Amino acid sequence: ALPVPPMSIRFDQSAGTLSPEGPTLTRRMSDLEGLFRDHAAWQKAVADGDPVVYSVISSPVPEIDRELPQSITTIQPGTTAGELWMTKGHQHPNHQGEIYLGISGRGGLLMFDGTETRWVEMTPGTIGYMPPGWAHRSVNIGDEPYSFLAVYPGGAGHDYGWVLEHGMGLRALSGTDGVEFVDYVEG
Ligand code: PAN
Ligand code: ZN
Repeated sequence: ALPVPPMSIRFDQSAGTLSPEGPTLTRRMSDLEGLFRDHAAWQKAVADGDPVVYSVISSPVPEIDRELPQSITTIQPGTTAGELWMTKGHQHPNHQGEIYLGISGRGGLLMFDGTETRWVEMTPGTIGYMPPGWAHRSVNIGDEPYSFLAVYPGGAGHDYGWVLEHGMGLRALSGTDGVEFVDYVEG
């Protein structure tokens, strides 16, 4: 990855693009294996068109030490057996902090340090702070796409196996009065 000069980066919300742009990523249901509590419902959703659950567009700032890469994640609204659509979730192996800024839609930021779980509701303008050592997952709790900006240390790294192994403490389900939380393991 090459260093980049000082610059401004433009987010075009209706086009869903950043310019200049870096890598983009699309996560379909099939990319979320082992994350939803209802495996059969997950399998059915994969067979049933394998919908896009979220996408991540990045600026060209490289993921290397001392840089501050940014990306915008957009999670589609939806549920799988009642569980709200979400990102895979990860831990930064080097335990570095991160901030999110809510851009549009309604979401939640689920954080887990291996013992305690915290939930921060995210609306446009909310800054969500993840201290070092807190694994994080984002959830769309509304009925429109939920988008947020992430800014993170370039050397932080992304450990997805940590969440597969330890879970996130709680799961966010769609309840009659909004979000309902259930124990991660028992669901
Ligand atoms: C975010 C996330 C992004 C996608 O940019 O990477 O929302 O979530 P997953 O990486 O869990 O699939 C971030 O937290 N970066 O560190
Ligand atoms: Zn992160």
